[in-house]
Amino acid sequence: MPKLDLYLKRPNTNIINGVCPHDCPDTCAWQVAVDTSSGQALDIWGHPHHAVTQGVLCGKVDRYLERSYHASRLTTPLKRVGPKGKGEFTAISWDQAVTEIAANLKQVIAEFGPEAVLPYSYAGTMGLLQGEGMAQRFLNRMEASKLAATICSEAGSAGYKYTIGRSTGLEPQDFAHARLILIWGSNTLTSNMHLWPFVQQARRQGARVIVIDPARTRTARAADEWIPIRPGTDGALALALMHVIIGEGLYDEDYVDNYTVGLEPLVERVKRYSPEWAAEISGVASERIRLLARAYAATQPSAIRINYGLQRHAGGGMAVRNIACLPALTGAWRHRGGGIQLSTSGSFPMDLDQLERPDLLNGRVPREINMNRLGDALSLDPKRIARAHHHPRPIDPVPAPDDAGPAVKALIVFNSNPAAVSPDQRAVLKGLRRPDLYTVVLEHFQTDTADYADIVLPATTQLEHWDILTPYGHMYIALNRPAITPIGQSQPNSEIFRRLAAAMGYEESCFGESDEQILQDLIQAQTHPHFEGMYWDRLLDQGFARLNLPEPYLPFAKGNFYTPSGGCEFYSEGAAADGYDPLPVWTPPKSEQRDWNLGRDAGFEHATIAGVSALKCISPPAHSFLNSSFVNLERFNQREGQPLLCLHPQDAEQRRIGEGDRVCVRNDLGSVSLIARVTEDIVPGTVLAPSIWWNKFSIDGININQITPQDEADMGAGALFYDVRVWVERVEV
Ligand SMILES: Nc1nc2c(c(=O)[nH]1)N[C@H]1C(S)=C(S)[C@@H](COP(=O)(O)OP(=O)(O)OC[C@H]3O[C@@H](n4cnc5c(=O)[nH]c(N)nc54)[C@H](O)[C@@H]3O)O[C@H]1N2
Ligand SMILES: Nc1nc2c(c(=O)[nH]1)N[C@H]1C(S)=C(S)[C@@H](COP(=O)(O)OP(=O)(O)OC[C@H]3O[C@@H](n4cnc5c(=O)[nH]c(N)nc54)[C@H](O)[C@@H]3O)O[C@H]1N2
Ligand code: SF4
Ligand SMILES: [Mo]
Repeated sequence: MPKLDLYLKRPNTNIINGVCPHDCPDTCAWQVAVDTSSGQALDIWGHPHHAVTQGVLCGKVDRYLERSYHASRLTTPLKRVGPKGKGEFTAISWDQAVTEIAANLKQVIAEFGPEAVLPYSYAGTMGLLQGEGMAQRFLNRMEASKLAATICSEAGSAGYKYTIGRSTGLEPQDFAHARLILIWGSNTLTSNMHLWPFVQQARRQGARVIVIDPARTRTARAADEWIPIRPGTDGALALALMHVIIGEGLYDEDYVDNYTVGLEPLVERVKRYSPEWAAEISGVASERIRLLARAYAATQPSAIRINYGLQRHAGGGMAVRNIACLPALTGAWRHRGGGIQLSTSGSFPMDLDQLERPDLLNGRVPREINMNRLGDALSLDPKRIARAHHHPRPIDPVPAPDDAGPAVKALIVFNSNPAAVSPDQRAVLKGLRRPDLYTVVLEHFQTDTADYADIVLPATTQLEHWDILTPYGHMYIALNRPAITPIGQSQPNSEIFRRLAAAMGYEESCFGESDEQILQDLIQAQTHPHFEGMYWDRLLDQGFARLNLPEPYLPFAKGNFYTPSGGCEFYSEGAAADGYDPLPVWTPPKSEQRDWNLGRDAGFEHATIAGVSALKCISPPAHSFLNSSFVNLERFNQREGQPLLCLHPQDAEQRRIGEGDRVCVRNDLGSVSLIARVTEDIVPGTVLAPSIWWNKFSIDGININQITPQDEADMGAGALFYDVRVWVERVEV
């Protein structure tokens, strides 16, 4: 019997609608059964009426009650009593915590100015209110440094924008109508599982599914075909596909004539990118590239799902820009089930000003720090602080060290675990250890980052607070109602920033509004036609609502791209103005450069072995973790076992590494110990470390981000998590 029916029959039971807060494209609507006499949540399941997530939660969030009720949840404010990083704390009252924090922040501001305060947050919750909502009000009022949210999707989003104009595309349900599906740099069954039923529906109607990935992931195994590719070379493959499609006259002339810009220069440009050329770079045989190009052009509707895996490279922005040209070239957008999806976030043009209140800055524009350069930002060297300023495009200047602004003296971390997830971990931990840095962490658990805090504040989980979420994998907005009262003394982020605002003496009325009121006002403030018919009462009643878009939604069937010209821009004047090649071009990964990261200030010697070459290292999500969330829950920790390094038998043999051996992965940024898994499920020359383990659950107390660089991708200052050159060797234990 479906759980909803089961619990509807149970006496003294309330069913509360909510939505998963995690950083995942699916944004599943859920229901929670709560016992009205005890107030305890009894069970959780996917909302059965949601058209995309269809009543199913993933294996992690199916256990969300375990996470919320976990014995190690933080239940009181904590003050550090031991050295930074050791995790020794004592419980204090909310009053004491808030008073101490305000006193320290005021002192920092008085001495160094408000830009010496840096927030560090990401998508621990994607909720608009508990994410950045109230926090931004507080930080804007303070005029604190801004944080550029670069850690995940920026390179690809920027590249996609030059071609298509906005991050949107095919709806997931419409994949069911495709006849050919390319899952390209995305591990759907792990990171976006609710797309899969639609892929399966398409297959039952004869569709072929091809996965392009350096790893034979569970998605690749479930597909019809796996095309192994060297990391960071997708841009070259896309260029060669265009070479064949154009060279063999397989493109949709009518679509291209009417709805695209720049065919002529594109024709000229891709002549140089033959399949033979791309085969050399990508490791995909030239004949296979030709067959793929022909099949892709000839089969309609054809759908491409790219995700963020393939853009965590130096050429990640341009790779996405190149791939995004394909469906316009073949006219795939004409058809239901044709096109491409990177994200749907661009279909939610939410007006957030009333929520986040940028007007509280009074016209000031604080410096913006690239979150991928947290290590640099936390250093005391003005050159490195200058380098940490956000400069996403070639035309954006890096300030002179004298203009870099103050060193960061106070760090406020929420919805993120930078000690585990940020690149160049050695630099990050060194910064977090600085005695003159005052760190506040809002958290559910005592994470690696919380260990470095001066004060830790206990935050509520999604079971305990109000929020609204907009997804990046479909078109449904959702409301989350609290199902239970807060665990211990935990408080929603919104309330924590409200209390901090009061202690700072911020008297604006926006710091007095209730969560419900703020969310209701947010919905009412939306005037974009996509939100037409989206009323607070409707969300309260139904829990979620689809954007006001036609069904089926074929966004670019007749052009209407969101670019300045309105066409799909093979040639982009905007890209040229920003300092890029206006046409698709090959941008190689950094991990191919032999002098990788040499000349940095890390001071690490390579251990090179004669005749054994460096490898590329990628570290995509482990199936049972969500970034570094769920790592501390026994069930998921045990499921993943231990921090592994998957390597091809050829590479293992060359280095005399056997299954289960301890290996050291190093470059000049640092080194990390992992356990070898020898497998043909990864291309030779590349190693894969399923991530993101907490440091404290890892060998030697450090994780894979010891060896990932702070360097920026070509676009958006995106992260290079999968563009890493490493040396791997066996170590004796
Ligand atoms: N279970 C689970 N789900 C998640 C997450 C999680 O941690 N766990 N994280 C969430 C978040 S924050 C995000 S951003 C999304 C990410 O979702 P995805 O983008 O799907 O995730 P990744 O695993 O980073 O990358 C997908 C695949 O890209 C491959 N890959 C790496 N480099 C390249 C390359 O150069 N070319 C190609 N073709 N493939 C490459 C990897 O082997 C991996 O299989 O998932 C979200 N969902
Ligand atoms: N090596 C490597 N590094 C990576 C990646 C990779 O693939 N490989 N992936 C990168 C990507 S794509 C991303 S998006 C980032 C993700 O990095 P993060 O955004 O830091 O994600 P999480 O590690 O899940 O940490 C989120 C934290 O927020 C907390 N949290 C959740 N909800 C709330 C709340 O309501 N209030 C408060 N106060 N806290 C809350 C959780 O307990 C958790 O500790 O990591 C990046 N780092
Ligand atoms: S993590 Fe993703 S798949 Fe799992 S419940 Fe949340 S939104 Fe759904
Ligand atoms: Mo992400």
